[in-house]
This record gives sequence, C-alpha cells and structure tokens, in this order.
Amino acid sequence: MEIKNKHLSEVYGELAARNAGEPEFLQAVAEVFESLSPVADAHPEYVKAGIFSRIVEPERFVQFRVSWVDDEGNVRVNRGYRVQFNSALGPYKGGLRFNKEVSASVIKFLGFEQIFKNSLTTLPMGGGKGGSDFDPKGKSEGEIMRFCQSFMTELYRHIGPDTDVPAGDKGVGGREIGYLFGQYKRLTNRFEGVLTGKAIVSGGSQIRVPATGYGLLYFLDEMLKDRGLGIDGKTIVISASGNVAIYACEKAQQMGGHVVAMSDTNGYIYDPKGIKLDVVKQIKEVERGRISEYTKRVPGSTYTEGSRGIWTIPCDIALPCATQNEIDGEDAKTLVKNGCFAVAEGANMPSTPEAVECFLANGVAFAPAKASNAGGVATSGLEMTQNSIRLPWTAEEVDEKLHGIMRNIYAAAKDAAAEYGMAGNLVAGANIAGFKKVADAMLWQGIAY
Ligand code: NDP
Ligand code: 2IT
Repeated sequence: MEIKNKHLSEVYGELAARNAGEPEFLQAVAEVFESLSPVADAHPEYVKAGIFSRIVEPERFVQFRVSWVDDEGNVRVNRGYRVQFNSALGPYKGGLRFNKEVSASVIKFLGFEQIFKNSLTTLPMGGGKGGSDFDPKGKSEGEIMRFCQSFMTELYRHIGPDTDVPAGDKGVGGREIGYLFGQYKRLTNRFEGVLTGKAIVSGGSQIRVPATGYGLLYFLDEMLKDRGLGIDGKTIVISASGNVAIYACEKAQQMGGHVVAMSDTNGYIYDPKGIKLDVVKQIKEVERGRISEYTKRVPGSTYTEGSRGIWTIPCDIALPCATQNEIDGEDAKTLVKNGCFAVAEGANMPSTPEAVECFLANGVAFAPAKASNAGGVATSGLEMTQNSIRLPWTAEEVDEKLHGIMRNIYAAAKDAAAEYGMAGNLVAGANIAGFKKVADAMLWQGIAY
C-alpha cells in the first residue's frame, strides 16, 4: 500500500518528520491517507483549504502530572494525557485508557481514529482521547480511587458536556468512571453529562456496557448477510476477555455462533464445546483474575501460555478485541490458511497493515475498527442525548437505535467504497465516509488566521 496522491504524500512526509518516534500515530494516519488519495484527487477544494494538513494536527494536546499516594504511603507519579483532536462535528468525544503502554503516540493514534469513527455514527461528536501510563493491574481499590481522583483534579478544567466528554477504554470501566465522575462533581459542584459509561443510577445509559461488543456483531451480521453468509453455526475465535470481548461473545452466542477461544495478556483458553461465558464473566468481571482459571472450572478446556497463539486455532470468523497490532502478517496468513473467511475488529487498529493487506487480497470479509467497533461511542452519544433531554430510554429503545446505527455505518462504508472505485473494501469506505463529513464541516467553519 502507498499514498498515491502527491499532496497527501507530502503532508504525510512532513507529519512523519515532525512526529518521529510516534509509530502508532503515523500508522493510523498512513492508513487513512492511503484510502483518501482518490478523495484528494477528486476534491481540489479540500487541498486548497489545507484540510489534510489541518486534520492531522490536534486542536489541543494536554499532558499533565498525576501524583498519588499508594497503600504503603509512597508518593507515585504518572503521566496523564488528553488529546482534543477535532471539534468540527461536535464536542470532543472519546475514551480514557489506563495502561502502562500509554504514550503520546498511542493517545494520538486513538484520538485520530476517533474523529472518523464518531463521524460515522452520524451523532454530533468530535474526536478526542486520553489516558495515563498508570497500570491498574494489582492495585487496590483505594489506590485506583485515589489515582482517578488525582487524574480528574487536573482533567476537569479541560472538559465539560459541551466541550469534551470522556468515557472508558482499556483499563477504564464503570468503576473508574464512577470515581472520575465523583471527583468532577466535587470540584465543579455540577451534576452533568461530562462523562459517559456512567452507572444507570447516575445518568448512565442502558446497554452502554455491552454496546461495543453488540455493535460489533450487528455490523458483522450485516456484512455477512450482504455476502449471502451468516453467523449461525460458525466457529468463532475472540481475543481478549475484557469489556468488548465478553459482550461480543454474548451476542455471537445469541446469534448461534460457536465461540471456542478467548484470551488475556497471559495466554488463551480453548473450549471445543463452546465458551461458558458465565464462567469468563465471573473470572474477569467479578474476580478480576486470569483467564487460565477457566480450565480449573470447565473440564475438557485447555490453556496455552502466550496470547498470540490464539490465531492458530482454526475458525470461520476472527474477532480481535484486545489491542493494536495484535494480528500481524503471519497471523493473518495462518487465519486465511485455516479457512477464516471473516474478520471484524473490536479493538482499535488490531490488524497491522500487512495483516489488512493479506485479508483483502484473499477475499476475507474484513470489517475495520472505525466502523465495526463504533457501537460503544454511538451509545455514548445516545447517553449524551439522554443527559441533555434529562430522560432515560429503555434498554429496548437504546438497543434498537444502536442496531440502526450499525446498519447505517455498514451501508455508508459500502457505498463510499463503491463511489470511489474500491467496491467491497470497507477499510477505504469507512475512512472516506467518515472523513468527508468532517472535511465539509471544517470547510464550512473557515480557517482562523
Ligand atoms: P478492557 O480493559 O475491558 O479489557 C482489555 C482486555 O484485553 C483484557 O482482557 C486484557 O487482558 C486483554 N488484552 C490486552 N492486551 C492483550 C493482548 N495482547 N492479547 C490478548 N489479550 C489482551 O478493555 P476493552 O475491552 O474496553 O478494550 C479492548 C479494545 O477495544 C481496545 O483496543 C479498545 O481501544 C477497544 N475499544 C473499546 C471500546 C469500549 O467501549 N470499551 C470501544 C471501542 C473500542 P488482561 O485481563 O490480562 O489485562
Ligand atoms: O474507542 C472507543 O470508541 C471507545 N473507547 C469508546 C469511546 C466513548 O466515548 O464511548
């Protein structure tokens, strides 16, 4: 793959020189620019208005110190981030990731992708992302709470329901959102929709917890139906066992899929009789334990150390729901060789460029993250709406809206790919459909001199 359009290639060259040492961010931009080459060819007005150079530069990037005291009384220091990437379509919107891998590059890649994903939902949300290199693993409840409070003690001045609305991502779930929300309220004396993923009793939306996983399966279903295929009876492998993976598994099983494997950072489980999701939920959601526990509770299942080996298990459908670059070119070849015919990305950027190329070249039905995992942020958008009108919707109402949004995203990505001569390529289609709305809004809003 290459960036064919000359202007885009020059903008990318400048970006790479300016952001050397930020490989994840550059990878995310390169993929989008490859898709946008025919758009730049067809729209000189975007080039003239500097849309491409502007869209890769965050409107604002905040980095801050987060100091806190651990249970032994030691002072600890972590780094906090918030990137407010683009507000052309609405307030900045996107999750917070707490993980030791978090860097400026990771936050910028996630924030950049969020712009186009949020645009695809059709809800009024700009793109943002944030987080910290704080590692929640092995921390006590008190340490997690004090860390979240200290994080918010700086973040609160940068966010607000009409400015920037964070939510969860890896390492940040309902527990962390609660501590963050409590501290925001203490600092500002305002109870408002400044975060999504809140508890239902505090203004949260029904279905937000399972939304990303459910949305992933709604998208997959739509993509397969369009090819005369279906989920029922198919063998499915799902990486990870966190929020996205668990609810992808739940919906896959409801749709008749046969899920045989899941994983965590240490290794993967294989259960030929089909994953017992109540056992996984107990281990990962309640006990916050290791997936290896599963084999002690379910006879006939096996555990293998090392998470990457999960892609060697023969399957019809693969759902990567862990993290960026978890499937490389070799893993992709193995999946294809073993007969995998569909891949839908639950995680953000889980397939390397080589893996994506392998899937597309081999006719695998491939659902790119920006489109297929947009159900989480779409439901966050619905939570913002409910907070604004101060009325809650039922689970059925939210689920129906989520389902409709995922169907529309599939149609938008499919149509955009066809319009620009790349029929069937949903990577290009999602990037183009997401980009065009943002570009038109930026054009309309003018340039500040
Ligand atoms: P969670 O923190 O709930 O869970 C993360 C899971 O991934 C854990 O099971 C973790 O294992 C596992 N994991 C991490 N790295 C690896 C790896 N290399 N191999 C196997 N397993 C791994 O996070 P989420 O489920 O929320 O997020 C997962 C992905 O989905 C991320 O890419 C995130 O950006 C994306 N996403 C999340 C959305 C949301 O609404 N939460 C929305 C859209 C995308 P362990 O228990 O060992 O840590
Ligand atoms: O990557 C994502 O879309 C998310 N982590 C969800 C963001 C949100 O604001 O709900």
